[in-house]
Amino acid sequence: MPKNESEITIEIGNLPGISARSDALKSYTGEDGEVATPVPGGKLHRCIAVSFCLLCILQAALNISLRLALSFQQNSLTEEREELKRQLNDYASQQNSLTRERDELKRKLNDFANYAQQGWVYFSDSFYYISSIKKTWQGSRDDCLHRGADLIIINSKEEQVFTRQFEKIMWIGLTDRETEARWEWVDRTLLTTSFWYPGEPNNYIGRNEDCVETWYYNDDNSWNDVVCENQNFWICEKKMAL
Ligand SMILES: [Ca+2]
Ligand SMILES: [Ca+2]
Ligand SMILES: [Ca+2]
Repeated sequence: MPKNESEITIEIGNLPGISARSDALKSYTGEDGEVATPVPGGKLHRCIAVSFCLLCILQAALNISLRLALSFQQNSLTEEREELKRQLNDYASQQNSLTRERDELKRKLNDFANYAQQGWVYFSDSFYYISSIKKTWQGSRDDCLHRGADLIIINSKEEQVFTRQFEKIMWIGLTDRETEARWEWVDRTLLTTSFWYPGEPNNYIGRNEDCVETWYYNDDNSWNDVVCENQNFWICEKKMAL
């Protein structure tokens, strides 16, 4: 006798194999038909979610670390570049200074060669020219100026001794033409250290003696005031420190 549908369903459910599947389905489906989260699958999802979050945090930390490292490296490179720039500027400045110094030494060497060739004598930071002809004091001074120099200014005992070695009566750059008895060098400085021969200056026998010569060159104090229109040799001085 045929059974009704419900009876058949029960029988199928009771079949071996189908029963196990039915048990499994029961775990997913409740009494009222709502779907419930299976316990092992939920754990898996939570693990994946947590891992994903950790990965995100790790990624963010990695990004920050890389950015910091790059920033540090960039700062370091900037500092290094500035230091190199500074060193380069120093080097360029030093080279310019050396070039200027070299040019100045070349110029001095040329000057020394030229003055020496023209018969000038070097002594204690100056070149001296001793004339071989005679002129008035002003004519002598004009000649020195024309040579880029002036009549000698005797600044020291050593320079005074130096002038005596030529054993010549020469004009020197000392005069009181502007104001009597106010002795001035050609650079307008007043006379301080003097080497007058005893009794000089004297405007001898009432003459207007306003210019100075080395009349007594055999004596340590060789100066004599004399009339400026006299004819004498002369000595020019050109300052030229090494
Ligand atoms: Ca001098
Ligand atoms: Ca005088
Ligand atoms: Ca005199």
